[in-house]
Amino acid sequence: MARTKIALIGSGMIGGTLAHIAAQKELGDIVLFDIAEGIPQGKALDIAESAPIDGYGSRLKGTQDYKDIEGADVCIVTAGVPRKPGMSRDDLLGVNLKVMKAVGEGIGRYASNAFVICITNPLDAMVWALQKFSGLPHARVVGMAGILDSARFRYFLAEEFDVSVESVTAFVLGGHGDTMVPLVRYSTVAGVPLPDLVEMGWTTQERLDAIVERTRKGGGEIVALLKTGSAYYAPAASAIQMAESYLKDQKMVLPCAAHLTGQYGVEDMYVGVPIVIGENGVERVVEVKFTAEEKAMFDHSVAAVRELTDACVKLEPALK
Ligand code: A3D
Repeated sequence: MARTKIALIGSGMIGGTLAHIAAQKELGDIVLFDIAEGIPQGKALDIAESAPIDGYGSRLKGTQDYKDIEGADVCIVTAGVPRKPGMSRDDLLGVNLKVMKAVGEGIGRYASNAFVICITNPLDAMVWALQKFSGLPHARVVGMAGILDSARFRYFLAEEFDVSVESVTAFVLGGHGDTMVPLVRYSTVAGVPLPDLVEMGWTTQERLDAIVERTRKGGGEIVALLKTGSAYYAPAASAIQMAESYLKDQKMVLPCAAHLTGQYGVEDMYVGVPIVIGENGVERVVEVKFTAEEKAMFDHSVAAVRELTDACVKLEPALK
């Protein structure tokens, strides 16, 4: 039986963390790819040298050659540049679009059967472009953002209520950016929706609004603290959850940037929605009913993503 192969395209802060988690979980053999010479090789060797201590059997390799990703079962893409303080995710568009072209072509040529998870920002536009450049089916190209945004929301709520993060569920939709839509009605503590918890006196509407706002700006909070880059531990953990659901056919319901073909009234765009990830990739899009206010927030978020995909087409007319 062939060994499972995971290709990490981009071996920076998130790529290295992905490799470490994937090795510790023995999800498969790992190929780290990067244009920066020595970085993927150094990280692969360093992680491999921790295997005798931690006791895992994953094999690791660093490379500058796309041929080494041949036959990968999963590709996770972090290639590109991250934000620095003062930058928005959208400021990265021009540079990272060129990177998506090279990466998409590499994956299309050597790993066309893979399940592809994109993390590079601005996420919703980059995953849309990556799918087109790679030529892979939409069901096998998804973006990671919603799991991270929901995890941040869950963490802040757990702190507020002084309960375990595991007892908190959260529902975040829309584009990955300041327009994202944390849906309080569908977010719960052990099944009790947040508006009920406000009524029960567990928190106030003002405090809940502040937590929603902090979630929207969660990425910026980390960038301001780190100063030299953006978050990487929680983003890596989020993408690993998606990879695991695919490789083990877990059929987890996870908020991800998925290609929409009319769901939520959106055509040919990648936007954050709950999806089922199983052995066929994206197996189902979960479509919930919105209130008028929620719909307005979602539409506003979709419009922001549409602006970015339009900007991609201006830079790369072939994407149309
Ligand atoms: P960083 O540590 O800079 O790693 C990026 C790596 O990509 C570097 O090692 C580069 O050498 C490499 N690279 C650049 N161009 C290419 C190329 N053409 N081919 C292969 N490799 C290349 O960044 P990071 O790991 O912190 O972040 C990676 C990306 O994820 C950035 O775009 C971030 O903005 C994004 N990000 C997204 C989220 C989401 O929730 C969606 C969260 C955090 C970061």
